[in-house]
Amino acid sequence: MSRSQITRGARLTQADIAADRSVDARLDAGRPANDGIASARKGSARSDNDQRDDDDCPILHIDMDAFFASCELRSRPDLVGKPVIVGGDGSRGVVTAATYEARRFGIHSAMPMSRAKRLCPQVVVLPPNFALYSEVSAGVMAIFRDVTPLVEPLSLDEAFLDVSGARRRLGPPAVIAEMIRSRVYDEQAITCSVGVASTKFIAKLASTRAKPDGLLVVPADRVVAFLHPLAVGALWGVGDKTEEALQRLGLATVGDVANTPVDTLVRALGQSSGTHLAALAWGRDPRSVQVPEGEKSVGAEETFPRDIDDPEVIRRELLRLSERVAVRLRRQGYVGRTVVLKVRFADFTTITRSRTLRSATDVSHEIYATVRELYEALGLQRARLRLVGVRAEGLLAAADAPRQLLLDEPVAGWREAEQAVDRATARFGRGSVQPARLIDSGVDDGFGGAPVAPRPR
Ligand code: DCP
Ligand code: MG
Repeated sequence: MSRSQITRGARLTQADIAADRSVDARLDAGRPANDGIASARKGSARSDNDQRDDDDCPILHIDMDAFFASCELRSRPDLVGKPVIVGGDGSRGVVTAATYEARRFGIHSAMPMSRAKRLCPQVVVLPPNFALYSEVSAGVMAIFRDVTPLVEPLSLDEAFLDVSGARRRLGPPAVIAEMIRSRVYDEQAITCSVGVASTKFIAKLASTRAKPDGLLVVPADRVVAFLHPLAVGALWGVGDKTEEALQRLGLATVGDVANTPVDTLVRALGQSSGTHLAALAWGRDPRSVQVPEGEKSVGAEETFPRDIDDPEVIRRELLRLSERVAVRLRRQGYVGRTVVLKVRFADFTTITRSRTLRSATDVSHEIYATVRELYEALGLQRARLRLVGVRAEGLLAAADAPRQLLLDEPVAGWREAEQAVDRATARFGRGSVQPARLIDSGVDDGFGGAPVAPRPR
């Protein structure tokens, strides 16, 4: 049975998720939308079939609800539940954001403030505070990046995530979506809505449909039923002009567009728009989640409490950082193709050196061997260093990456050994198992001679 159903308000707790409690139990507690495609399933046990519902839905679109206004209400609990607007209050002011209570009066963003006040004389108008919104946005994006490095921010308050690599660690996409909703609420005290689907296009439509404070999963086999009743304006790239052209052809819904020969669409709209809309109307959207340049990496770096010139201490730090990067890659389900060394000298000059591996890795031993070679090749002698960093770039989901198959490849054994350490760490805590070289050697490492490990990661 397929599920495509909105839940609002109720969020799973971290404990529920840790216990792998079914998302369906809470879905049933939520308010299912009667949108004709919902097939609300009663009972909380997930059958094997249901477990597969969101398996083909690794794309999340997450958007904060009434973002600027919600940020303001954090420090104004007295206004929660009331019509509130953020925007300029002058004679030419416009509405920037409006709470859902204000929207019930017909108020929406970009509306002249004077009109908004006529629609709702008791509305509370607050001036914008952009520094606050940036800060909350950074906190929210950090939560996303904790789940997966594949985050594509679209604006301060929305992003696409590809959670394919996070499933083994965190569970099915719908559970991950609920976990994110809980964390955003617990840590940032605002609500968000999430669409879970197999493509960006459908995920974005789903989050909009789920608003406010909701979650909507659209399994791949429900895409057409979800999409076809929508007005053509739902198709990406359909502005006023295209909408007029489609109307002239008598096409009002996405389903109408889907059932029109592509040639007809191409004649009316041109080659590119015509084929684009034909594909979208069937839910076909090949775009992957695009991480902004320079962000698709997992890295760790350390600034020494005082500048260090002892190569032995630096090597030890590189080993520790390689470990940290590898653990994070494995936790997030990724492997990296390129290993980057970063070195900052006492005078703040910074250099990076990188090497691309034959096959992508999440093994600290391999990362360390590479970063060590890069470090030795610099021939620094006793140059004083302020910071060193290790980074893995060119990330791929570990499940999709070709594995080194030869058992006598040294890396094969290391990977299993390091996964065993991950399991021990999960049970006994960080630092319970670590390379012998990271246990205090009596070498002055610039940290006051204290044992180097364990330190908080
Ligand atoms: N924003 C803006 N100018 C606009 C629209 C929005 O400055 N014309 C700002 C205010 C919003 C924020 O961007 O709070 C996010 O925009 P959204 O479109 O996501 O709108 P909201 O988050 O306010 O509401 P929703 O719950 O519909 O996402
Ligand atoms: Mg928003």
